[in-house]
Amino acid sequence: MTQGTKMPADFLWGGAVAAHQVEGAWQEDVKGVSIADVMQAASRTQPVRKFTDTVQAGKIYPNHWGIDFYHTYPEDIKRFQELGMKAFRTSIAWTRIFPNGDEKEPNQAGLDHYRQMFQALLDAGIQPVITLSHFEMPIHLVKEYGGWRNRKLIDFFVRFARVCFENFHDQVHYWMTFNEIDNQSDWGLPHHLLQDSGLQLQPGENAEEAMFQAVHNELVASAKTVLAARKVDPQLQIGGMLAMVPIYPLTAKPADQMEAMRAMQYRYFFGDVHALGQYPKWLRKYWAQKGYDIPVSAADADILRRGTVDFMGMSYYMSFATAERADGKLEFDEHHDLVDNPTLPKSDWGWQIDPIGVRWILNWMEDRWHKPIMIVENGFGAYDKLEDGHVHDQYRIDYLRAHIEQMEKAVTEDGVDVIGYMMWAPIDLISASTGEMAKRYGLIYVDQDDAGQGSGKRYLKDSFAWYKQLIASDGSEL
Ligand code: P53
Repeated sequence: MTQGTKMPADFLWGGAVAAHQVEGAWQEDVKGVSIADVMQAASRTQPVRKFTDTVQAGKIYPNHWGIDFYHTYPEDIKRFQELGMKAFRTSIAWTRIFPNGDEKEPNQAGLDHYRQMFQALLDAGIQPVITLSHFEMPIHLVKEYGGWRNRKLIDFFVRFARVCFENFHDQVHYWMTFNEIDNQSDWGLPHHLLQDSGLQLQPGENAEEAMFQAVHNELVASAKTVLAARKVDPQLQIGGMLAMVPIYPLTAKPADQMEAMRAMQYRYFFGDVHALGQYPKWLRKYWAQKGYDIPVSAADADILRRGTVDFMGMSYYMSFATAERADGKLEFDEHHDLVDNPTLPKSDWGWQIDPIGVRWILNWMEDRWHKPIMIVENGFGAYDKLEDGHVHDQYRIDYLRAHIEQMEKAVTEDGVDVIGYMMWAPIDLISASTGEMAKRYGLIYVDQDDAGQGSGKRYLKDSFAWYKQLIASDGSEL
């Protein structure tokens, strides 16, 4: 055991999932079809999930079953309670509340489901922390409206958000608008545009311009959501949510430093708008230089300025590195021109493991955005082996321990205002990027394979006991 720091008693230790990765029941209680429902399974070696317009016979759509949490939540929440979790982050599936996304009235059955689930959490002493949009927008909004490039989505989303606030403000205090909105800065990987914004590009269309147009609408929707929450209940806390991935310069060469700085600016302008209420100057220049048409009206600018978030939610899994481009340009046409950082080990899925990076990025966020920070994802996807009812996942304990240790240093030594840590994930679930079950994150093992076969039975891994002790000691027994 390692000596950690005693964190404040009200620190939100917990775990996180997303609706589409656990619930299953994809057609129950009048639920509509979401993007996640038409994404096929991929694999570690063929990582990009195929998106199909409709469900094709004989293909695997793992989000149709998830881990059946829609039905198993009462027993799973009992396990979360045994773990001592103080907060559970999940999302509300938009398609359970507005099946197509453009209805005027919500689906009562969906509202009832979440009310009961939140009550079960509260009865177990666990606070729900809710994301409104986590890679699961209604497919109808993609097909009929072209996704977030269409301004009509602003009103649809804000209506959905307002209905959620009105129905659950007495149960849910912390909310986030868009999960990992910054993933789409990697627009060279088209599935990010689809998962985040419902964008399907036309042949010849400029992906980067489409991304900026869609993102502007989402940022306006996010700011309007903040304003709507304040009207419903001024106590509510609304956050943005970004995947925080430090992008280091590969060397001390000034051109590498410049490239890395711009890569950080490019990936994190979303947070500048959320927290500071305006677009950075370099980006306005960049749009002008590229001739992009991003219609930021005076009214939009005013909404962005007034609708800044109360806190920043974030995920942290890995860091990247970058080096000067061969053409010397500060542009990002393929995955930020990322390069391997030779100093770091990788997970089996190629994610570079960097515990100090979490302390580094927490300091960076504090310096730049001056908001309380909630870590709502951090975890280790790995192959697990179930043997005689046990999973000895020391590698997961090692990963979590090293990252939590650095997070605690950021709080106690550097003074960063971190209000919670929710590991991904308390229970095994469907991977977002590959759709696999084999890429396991849980403290609780679910007996189910990539094709959805298995008993579905739950087993506590070694990491469960370790995390339980960590929470019970307020973070001091690492
Ligand atoms: P999976 C990319 C980079 C960092 C985090 O990821 C990411 C992604 C997109 O997949 O996603 C977040 O399951 C996301 C979760 C996801 C989790 O990280 O691909 O918010 O939905 O499951 C882990 O291994």
